[in-house]
Amino acid sequence: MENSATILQTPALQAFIACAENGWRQGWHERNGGNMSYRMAAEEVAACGDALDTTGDWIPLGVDAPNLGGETFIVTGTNRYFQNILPLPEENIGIAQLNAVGDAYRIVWGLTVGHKPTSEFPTHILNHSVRFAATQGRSRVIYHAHPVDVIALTFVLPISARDFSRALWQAMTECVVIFPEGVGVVPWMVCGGAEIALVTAKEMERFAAVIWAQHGIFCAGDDFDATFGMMHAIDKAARIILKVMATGQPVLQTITDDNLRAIGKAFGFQINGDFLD
Ligand code: 2HA
Ligand code: ZN
Repeated sequence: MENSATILQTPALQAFIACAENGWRQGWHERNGGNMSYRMAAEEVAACGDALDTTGDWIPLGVDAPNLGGETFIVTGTNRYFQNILPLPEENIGIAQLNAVGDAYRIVWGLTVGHKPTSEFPTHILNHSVRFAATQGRSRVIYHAHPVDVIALTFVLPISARDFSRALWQAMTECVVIFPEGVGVVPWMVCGGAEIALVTAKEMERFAAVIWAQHGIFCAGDDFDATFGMMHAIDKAARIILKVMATGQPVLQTITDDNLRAIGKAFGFQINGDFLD
């Protein structure tokens, strides 16, 4: 017989909580900023045993994710604060299950305060749906945060995937290794609904990271380390770009396109050629 406390001890929940705490410590989550979801593996759902309450009503998602029908997600709550997830997990995160056709969800555990997943749940589910397809089911984590330097960069670079990808690749040698396909960028839009979800998911077909102008970033990954690491690297590269700009000095040398090609060759991966000159 499982109970709520033992659910919290399962590796999936522990990893989710640890990732959220790391994001909070990075300063990426003022107030209720940011949100995260994780698509659980069947054995992770089974480990929760009969502590999941499957009697709740189905609530429409506002978007369709037929390839995720019946999937189960750990998710942060709407209006909840990342800083409170580690001390009070059951109030601030929960487990949500999708119906068989993937257009509605019900809460089966947690979110004991507020009872609702993040306002960006439609974006999370559509992102999961396209990343599931893009990675043959390996992608499990969608993480949204508000890193200061990434947001600042959206005021001074053109809002294009090519411009952002090139600038980030040139900022730090490892960037092209971490995201050789580049990053997507969405112009300023109203957040929290189906419209921004559709635009973001379109970008996520090609990119595991998508920046929202004047707002933040979404990263997708197979596990928490890869997803957090991608966000961490992009944030750090953004900081380097801004520091270089802030010197007011002309750039005397950078990582050239041939340098980028050489990294791809040395490490044996394909760089998005559309973004190279
Ligand atoms: O969860 O970050 O985009 C609060 C937000 C909305
Ligand atoms: Zn946000």
